[in-house]
Amino acid sequence: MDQPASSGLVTYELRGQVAIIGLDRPEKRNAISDRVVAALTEAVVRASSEAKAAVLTGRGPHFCAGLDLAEHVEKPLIEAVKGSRTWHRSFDLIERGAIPFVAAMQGAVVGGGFELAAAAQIRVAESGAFFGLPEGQRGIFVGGGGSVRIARLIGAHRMADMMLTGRTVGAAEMERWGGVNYVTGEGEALDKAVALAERMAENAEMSNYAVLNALPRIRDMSSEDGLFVESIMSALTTATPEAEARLRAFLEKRAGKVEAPKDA
Ligand code: 1HE
Repeated sequence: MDQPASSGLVTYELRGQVAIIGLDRPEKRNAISDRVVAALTEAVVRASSEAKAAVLTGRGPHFCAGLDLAEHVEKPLIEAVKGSRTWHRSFDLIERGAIPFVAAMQGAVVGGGFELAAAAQIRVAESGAFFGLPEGQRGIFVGGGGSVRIARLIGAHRMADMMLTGRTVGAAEMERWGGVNYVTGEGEALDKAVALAERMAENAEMSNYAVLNALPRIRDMSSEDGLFVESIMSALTTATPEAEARLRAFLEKRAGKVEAPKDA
C-alpha cells in the first residue's frame, strides 16, 4: 500500500482506476485532527490527478468519530474559524472536485465523520452503521459543511432533531431519509463501494465532472438559471470526442443497453 508523505493517519491505495483513501486511526475511532485533515486533503488531491473515482473508508469498527475533541479544548476563537474553513476546503475537493467519491461506512458515523461522508456523491452503509450529530451535547456546532450538506441530504428538520435530541439513526432509517444510497450486510460496504467506483470510473470524465460541478450549483440557482446552465453543460459534454465515440458505439450496437434493475 502506497502512503502519502504526511501520513500514517490516512492510507492510500490505487486499485486500477480507483483510489481507496482510508482514515487510519482506529485507536481513536478515526477522529479527525488537523493532521488528519491535511493528510486527507493530500490523498484527495493525489486521487484527483491519478484516479477516475475514489472510495473513502475508515479502518476498524467505526467509520469515524468526528472531530478530534482533544484538539479543541481551549482552542482560540480565530483558530477554530480557520480550522473549520480548512475542513470546508478539503471536503469541497471531494464534493465539487474532478472525480466522484463513494463513502463506505460501518459502525459510528458521527459529527465530522458524517460531514465527510456527506461530501461524497454516494454513501454506502453497512446495516449496523449508525449516524449521530452529538455537537449539541459537546457544546459545539457542525463545522465541516454539515449545516449545508447534511441539511440538504436529509432535511434541516431531521438534522435539527439529531442535533437537539442526540438521536442516533440506523442505516436503514438513514436510507429512508435520503442520507445513504445503499445499505449492505456487515463487512460488505467497502467491496460494494469499490464496485460502484469502478462503474463510475468507466463513465466519460466530462460527464462525471458535470455531475460533480454542475448539479450542486444548479441546486443553488433559480429554476430559470439552472435550466440555462444545464443547456450549456449539456452542449459542452455532447461536443466532446468521447461523447461522439460513445454515441456512435451505441448506434452501431457496440455499447451496452440500459438494463432493468435486478430486483425489479
Ligand atoms: C476520541 C473521539 C473523538 C473517540 N475525539 N478522541 N464526536 C463525538 O462526540 C463522538 C465521541 N466518540 C464516541 O462517542 C465513541 O468513541 C464512539 C461511539 C465513536 C466509539 O465508541 P467505542 O466504545 O468503540 O470507543 P471509545 O472507547 O469511546 O474510544 C476509543 C478511544 O478513542 C478513546 O480514547 P482512549 O485514550 O481512552 O483510548 C476515546 O476517547 C477516543 N475517541 N472519539 C477524540 N471524537 C468540524 S466540526 C465537527 C464536530 C464534531 O465532529 S462533534 C462530534 C465529536
